[in-house]
Amino acid sequence: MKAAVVSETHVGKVEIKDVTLPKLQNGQALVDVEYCGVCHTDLHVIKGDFGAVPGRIPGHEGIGIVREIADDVTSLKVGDRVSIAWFYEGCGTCEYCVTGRETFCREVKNAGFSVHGAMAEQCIVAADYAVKVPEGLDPAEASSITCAGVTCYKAIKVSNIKPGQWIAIYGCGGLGNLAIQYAKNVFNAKVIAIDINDDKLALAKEVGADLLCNPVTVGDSGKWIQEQVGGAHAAVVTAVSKTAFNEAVNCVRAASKVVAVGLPPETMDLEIVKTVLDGIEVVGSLVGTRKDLEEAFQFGAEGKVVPVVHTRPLEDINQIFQEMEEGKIQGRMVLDMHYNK
Ligand code: 8ID
Ligand code: ZN
Repeated sequence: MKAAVVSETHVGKVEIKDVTLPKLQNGQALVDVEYCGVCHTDLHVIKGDFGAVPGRIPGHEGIGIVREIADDVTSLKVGDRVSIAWFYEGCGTCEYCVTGRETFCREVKNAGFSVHGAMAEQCIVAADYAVKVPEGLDPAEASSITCAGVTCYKAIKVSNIKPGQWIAIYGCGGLGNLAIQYAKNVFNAKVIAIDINDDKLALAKEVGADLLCNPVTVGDSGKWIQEQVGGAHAAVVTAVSKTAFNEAVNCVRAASKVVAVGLPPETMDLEIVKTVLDGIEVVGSLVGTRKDLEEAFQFGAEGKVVPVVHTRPLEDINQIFQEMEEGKIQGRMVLDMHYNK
């Protein structure tokens, strides 16, 4: 089976290799991958930002069709269309797993990082953790919701934004374009889109942003947003830069939340006096639970959220990572495994 594999010799690169997957164990299913979106997290993984994983198959925006199930599996059947997500499996019994916070399980397995992911013709999933894709949702678009969509949907839930309020979305890339759509069309918020690239802001406008802000042009976006709307009621930061995190703290009103989603390997500055006097909450948000993904898919199936996707062959993967690094991608690049059939 053909797969992209994190290179053992070239840091930041993958190699296309022939890989044999192990036999299915209890609780597992084998999936024929149809599509896999390329998330900026995959770029962090192959660069070793979370620790080196040579030999790993990346990919956690996978969608595919169940080909085979282990004898004990009852939650899936052959032919089901399912997701292969970053939240691959939790222990199922710890305090996080049993209180609706399963993505924080300390024994968690993550597809494309601690276990093989979906940038391959086939992938093994933990059957009870693979979320079914609803009828009416295009599978290439579903791939983008499997990480980017659910992550933004969850982060906006965490932000506590209310209808009619202003939410600032920092970074309008693969995640950001979906954050804008969920914020607008599901949570009924007014959206300020912030990005350092004008082409990303043009896409933000197309998908519904009310106000556009390029810090390269206007200077500190925090100050600008305070001037324009009296401050945002919440911010979600998907940008891969500490500057954006710092500006987000300055852009919100008193007693508001800044939800950290992007994963630049750096530290942010947090002015203690402002944080205390303004009652600012800075909170991390990590992908979403199986239930969050089910809900995020459903909004896609209803057409409230339409991921912006472009399909490419698996062989383009290193090129796609380069385009991502250079900020050249609009929406999401999705590997289409049909090219190889
Ligand atoms: O669960 C999570 N927390 C989670 C899930 C999925 C992805 C976190 N992530 C992380 C990724 O690992 C990555 O660090 O979110 C970040 C964004 O992922 P992405 O949307 O897949 O990346 P992208 O498509 O490259 O978009 C990044 C955008 O940020 C803008 C870029 O122009 C681009 O549009 N940006 C940057 I880089 N610096 C900026 C700045 N200073 C900025 N926008 C505003 N201000
Ligand atoms: Zn991701």
